[in-house]
Amino acid sequence: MSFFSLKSHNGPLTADLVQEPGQFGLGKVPSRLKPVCTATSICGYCATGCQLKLHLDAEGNAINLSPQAGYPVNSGMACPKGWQALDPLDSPDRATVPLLRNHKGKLEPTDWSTALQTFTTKLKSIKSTHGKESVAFLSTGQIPLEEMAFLGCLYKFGMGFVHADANTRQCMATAATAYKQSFGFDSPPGTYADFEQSDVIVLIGANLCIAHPILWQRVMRNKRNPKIIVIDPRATETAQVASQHISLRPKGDLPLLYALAHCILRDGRIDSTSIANTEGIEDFTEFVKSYSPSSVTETTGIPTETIEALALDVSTPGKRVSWWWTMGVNQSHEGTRTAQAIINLCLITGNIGKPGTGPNSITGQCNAMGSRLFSNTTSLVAGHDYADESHRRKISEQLGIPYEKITSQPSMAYDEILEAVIAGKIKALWIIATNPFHSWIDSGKLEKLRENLDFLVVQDMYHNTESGLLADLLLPAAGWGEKSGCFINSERRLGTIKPVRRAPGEALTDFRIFRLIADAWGCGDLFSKWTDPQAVFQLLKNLTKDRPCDIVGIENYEHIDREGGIQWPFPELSGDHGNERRLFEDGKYYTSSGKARLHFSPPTAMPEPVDPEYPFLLITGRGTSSQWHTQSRTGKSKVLKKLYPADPYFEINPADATKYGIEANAAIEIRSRRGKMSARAYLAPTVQSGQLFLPMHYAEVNRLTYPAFDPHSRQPGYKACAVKLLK
Ligand SMILES: Nc1nc2c(c(=O)[nH]1)N[C@H]1C(S)=C(S)[C@@H](COP(=O)(O)OP(=O)(O)OC[C@H]3O[C@@H](n4cnc5c(=O)[nH]c(N)nc54)[C@H](O)[C@@H]3O)O[C@H]1N2
Ligand SMILES: Nc1nc2c(c(=O)[nH]1)N[C@H]1C(S)=C(S)[C@@H](COP(=O)(O)OP(=O)(O)OC[C@H]3O[C@@H](n4cnc5c(=O)[nH]c(N)nc54)[C@H](O)[C@@H]3O)O[C@H]1N2
Ligand code: SF4
Ligand SMILES: [Mo]
Repeated sequence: MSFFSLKSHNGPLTADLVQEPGQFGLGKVPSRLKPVCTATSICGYCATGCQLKLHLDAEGNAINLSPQAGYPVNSGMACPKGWQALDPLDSPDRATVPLLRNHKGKLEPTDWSTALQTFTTKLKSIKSTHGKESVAFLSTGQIPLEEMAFLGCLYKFGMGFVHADANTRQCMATAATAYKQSFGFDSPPGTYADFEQSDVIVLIGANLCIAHPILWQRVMRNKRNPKIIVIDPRATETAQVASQHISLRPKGDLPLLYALAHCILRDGRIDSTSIANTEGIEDFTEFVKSYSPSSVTETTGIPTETIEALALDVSTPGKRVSWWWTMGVNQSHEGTRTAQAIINLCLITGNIGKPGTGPNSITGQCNAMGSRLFSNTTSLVAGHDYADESHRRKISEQLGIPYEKITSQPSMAYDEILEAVIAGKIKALWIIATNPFHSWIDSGKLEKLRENLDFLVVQDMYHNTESGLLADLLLPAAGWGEKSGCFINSERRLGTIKPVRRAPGEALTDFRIFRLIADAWGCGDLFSKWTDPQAVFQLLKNLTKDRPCDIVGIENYEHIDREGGIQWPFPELSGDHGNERRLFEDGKYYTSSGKARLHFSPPTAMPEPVDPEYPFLLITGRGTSSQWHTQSRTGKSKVLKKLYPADPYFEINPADATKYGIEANAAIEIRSRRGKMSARAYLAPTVQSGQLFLPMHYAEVNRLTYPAFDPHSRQPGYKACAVKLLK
């Protein structure tokens, strides 16, 4: 029997030995603790933020793990990825030394000192020849917030560059923009307990059973016999176990949501107290008058009776209604207005700031929410605005960085950065913890982009990702399990991660890499206090003072662990918050007037509709609960790999398959106007006729996708483009 079975993982949270060293090397574990030594970490995959318990050997090495009982998020549960979270660390594909492209065009091992020297010499020379706008970084929502803040501050205030964005643009820029415009701050209001306290749960463009399985478990714990409504073109795993599936036409969401508002305002099923806390109700009421249910049946594919009944379900007085959305909403050419149409419904029916309610976006990556607040990309670090002089002065004073270094120049968005590379304006890219040569929309275009780049740096755990293989310089990074810091989950809960393994070879934590770059660049003095993640956490926490995300009341990592995670806000004099908190209980928003704003505009046409030549609408998304994005991590797990098809497959309605003479499992070419790929046919009535579904986890998928962007958030619309099939 192994030692960890001696200790039940059902014990109380505080009984754990939570170790928190600055670096790896938990040190010698005291011998009396040897048999039962554990540490806790938030899972490094999705934004649910489950806590895992790592079982350590006497040297402090994690040899196994189990989900943490008693943690308020996951209560002892984990999905397959969480259970297998240690596997990817042991892969032979790990990047163990820096790699530099030689004069023959081959990547070859080098030492850190050459790597750092090449990095600084190249970027400094590009900067001096082409200016501070000629370099950009693309980062992530998957490293701790201390690392993100270090990168963002070093790059902008230390190295003096301007343009930087993250893969969070692909993911939740829409939700962030929608909240910011509607509430005055990027502030998802809900808490996971709302899943358990709702009478009506509407999941729109969200496939919880696959993408957030532990959140689905939270839905299952609801004792109020809730009505669960799924709005999705596909009969997903989630839709099939819901009370009702509204199988709408792709991108029918905005007209549908306006029709619901039409019915609710027409019938006066409103909450006047909540409406008194909003601005724009007269204009909104006038606007939705032209969206009667019958006027939208064509675009939504939903009969009028269904729309009327849904309007009743989401506006019944005394019933708590919560709305939850993910990529089916965010990844759309009109995502921001769609998210705001959900927010508007909650505001007019009073489903906000109370148990079991809320317009709640579910985020994707483990630290997407930390990226939103701290990455110093689209907003100034710790929830500030670049445009606000008082914010820039505050950051300058508190970080001890000269005011003139705190740029007010906004960054280009992800798509604009890539266009600038193609146009020859951006000459160097630094890619950190993301894999855009697989994940970016219309990815075929990136080949041309690569040709135009003078210098491509990729900083990753593995040397052979699609992006890593194209790098001029590859910096080997430690991953989750090999470092410390904080993540923030979808319900604004901070949790900590711990180093429980030593990174292989010469791989270093991203934190340490940024530290070395700061010194090599010659701006290390500006960051003399940025010595380790915990020290940076203290700096960052103090920066949040008086912002909506104020977390000044958090003492340190140990405090976060003791509380079972802490949701923001947590200001100094806040007293006892309990362990679950939601925003806007007082009906006050973060806008200058204190009121929420109702935003709306007419729906627009789908950017690339089907036509006789390209007759199928392609939807892309998550395939299984065992696959993560570009598979650089989950593809390293023997166990996970057994749980999904190795080769690309697409889902097609059986009637369409018959019509086109396609048999199950046949290899078929799928073509769009931009690219092609081969995939096996999976006959599934869950897909509507005229539509196809392809999981995003196969690199070829984004060769097909159409580069449409939401005008407000600049998030790509991955979920709709026209394709044809060739046998
Ligand atoms: N197993 C696994 N889990 C993950 C991830 C992973 O890679 N693998 N990634 C994480 C990340 S970063 C994210 S962002 C989340 C994503 O989580 P989800 O957004 O839940 O996942 P998706 O499959 O991308 O999209 C959700 C649904 O949107 C639907 N959809 C497509 N078009 C429309 C439309 O026009 N309207 C509506 N209403 N629905 C539409 C799709 O059919 C799909 O079922 O998952 C996170 N969790
Ligand atoms: N067609 C289509 N495309 C999509 C989507 C879709 O629904 N459809 N969804 C989009 C969404 S929502 C998202 S979030 C993106 C995700 O797209 P990506 O961010 O490109 O996908 P990942 O595979 O998560 O890439 C993360 C990379 O970081 C590396 N890594 C992991 N941990 C660390 C670390 O600690 N340090 C460093 N330096 N590296 C690390 C991994 O090895 C991996 O190469 O994909 C988007 N692309
Ligand atoms: S649901 Fe998300 S956070 Fe929880 S174990 Fe799975 S991947 Fe990790
Ligand atoms: Mo995402």
